Amino acid sequence: MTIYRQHEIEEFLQLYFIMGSTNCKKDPVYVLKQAIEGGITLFQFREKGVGSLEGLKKKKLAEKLHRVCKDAGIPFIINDDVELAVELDADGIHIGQEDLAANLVREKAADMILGVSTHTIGEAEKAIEDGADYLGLGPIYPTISKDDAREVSGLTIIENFRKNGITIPIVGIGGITSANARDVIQAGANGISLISAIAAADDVKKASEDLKRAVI
Ligand code: TZP
Ligand code: MG
Repeated sequence: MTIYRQHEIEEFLQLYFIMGSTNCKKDPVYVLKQAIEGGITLFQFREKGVGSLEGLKKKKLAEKLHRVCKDAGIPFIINDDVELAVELDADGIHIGQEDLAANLVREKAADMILGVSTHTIGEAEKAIEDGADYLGLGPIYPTISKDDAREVSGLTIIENFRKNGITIPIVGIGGITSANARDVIQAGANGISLISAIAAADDVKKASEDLKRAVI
């Protein structure tokens, strides 16, 4: 694990790519390499939903993707699975409100980057108290990538969090594309996180480049 400082984490959040095997049209390792060439700054392995890998197969894929990230100097974050994150010595873990509580994750992974999905100011304050490094907010726009996604929040959730004094790094998530990415940043987010705009693109590298241009 590489231990990152707060200002480094903030920079890495700029173009945050999330995926698992079921999100990709091509081999996930190839997809990740192309996305890195296109300019992504952070990666989250999120192996979830119908047809996703489990057990040893999931671990093997995680190891391959971790290697790709290490070689490129990009932090490798694991979604939900704290045990796997600890076992692989990942750079970070991302959890939602339905997962292991953030303070307990912090106990198991003291130095990892910790991201928490939040939907209310109360959840955000609790996550910050528990040691979150950044917050994920969304779905900002309609998404096809999460079966149990909540109601669309729009950009107002980001604006409201900022107005209410939430100053830690924020990434927007849900339905973000190169056409709306700039709006998410302008609403107050430090970065955008997304699955399908990159994972399901015919040309992953070009899609990543287009998104990068939209956020810098
Ligand atoms: N959490 C809220 S929306 C979402 C997650 C994991 C899915 C984002 O995927 P996409 O394809 O970028 O809309
Ligand atoms: Mg989760």
